[in-house]
Amino acid sequence: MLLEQTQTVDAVTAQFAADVRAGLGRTGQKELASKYLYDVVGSSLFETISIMPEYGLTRADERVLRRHADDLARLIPAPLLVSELGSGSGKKTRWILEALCRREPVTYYPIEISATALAFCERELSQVERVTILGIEREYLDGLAEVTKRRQPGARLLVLFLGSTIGNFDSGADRRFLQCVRQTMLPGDCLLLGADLVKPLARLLAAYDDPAGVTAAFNLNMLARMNRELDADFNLRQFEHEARFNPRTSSVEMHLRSKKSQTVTIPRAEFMVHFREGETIWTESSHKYSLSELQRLAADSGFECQEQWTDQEWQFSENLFVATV
Ligand code: AVJ
Repeated sequence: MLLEQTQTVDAVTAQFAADVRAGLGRTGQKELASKYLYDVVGSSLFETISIMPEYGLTRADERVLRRHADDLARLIPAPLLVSELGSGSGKKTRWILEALCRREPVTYYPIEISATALAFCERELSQVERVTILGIEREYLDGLAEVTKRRQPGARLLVLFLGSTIGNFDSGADRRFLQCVRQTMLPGDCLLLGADLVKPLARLLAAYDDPAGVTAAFNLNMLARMNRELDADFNLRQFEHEARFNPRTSSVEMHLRSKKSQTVTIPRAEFMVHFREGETIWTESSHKYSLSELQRLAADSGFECQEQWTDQEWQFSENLFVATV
């Protein structure tokens, strides 16, 4: 069931056009926000990335959640309201909801900007017994505000932010975002944060540049999306995918590199943009954390890091943050 919807398709496109104009109109490094990678095409390409052998992140996330779902249920007393930032496929949430619903019925509020992803998640999770799913089609913080309005006195809120989406925030922005999340919460409320960890360089780069080219297609879809939604004339063959590690920020960056000097028109953004040969559009950063950095992140945003569960096969962490007074 869809509970809340905000923007019309037109408003979303207008925002996209404005962000494209701003991001590609910059004098320095051109950039586009990574959230625009996830239209219907991009979301299904990401689902494919998550089953590629080189991309161990999603499987590690699932393994840790599956292994520690009962521990989590033991650590967080009922009654409970569960909300998730970005529902994704809903697959890994299943283990958590099953563990929680064994003791009492749970209402689950997935918050997602993609209606397609919401529908997918609802289909996947409606099989869990004793769960009520109320989807919220909004940006994360707006969605959370909506959830807290529905909270009964005495009920505790568990917010799930899985899959290392936190890593996509610019450095410093992760902390500011969690501070905003914390402001919607009460002391004792919990945040389960999935975060990918630093690991050997070769492994990292392979994960973001798989030889079958799925990640490249995922990245190039950003250009295809501008062609579809903004009538742009990007020639996808004149750009290439690039994954690089930035040691200064401990992030894997995705870029789209212009193979030649070229000009592209984007009519619905009323904009024309020139690319020098070799110039790139920065489309995503994926920060790789250390465990101590995550503990600091908790403290800096009004939480105490109560547990850190990790995977041995692929360095990944699930962090239980409890809101402090
Ligand atoms: C979905 C944000 C976790 O940063 O690893 C996968 C997205 N980008 N391959 C990540 C992504 C390139 C992914 N997250």
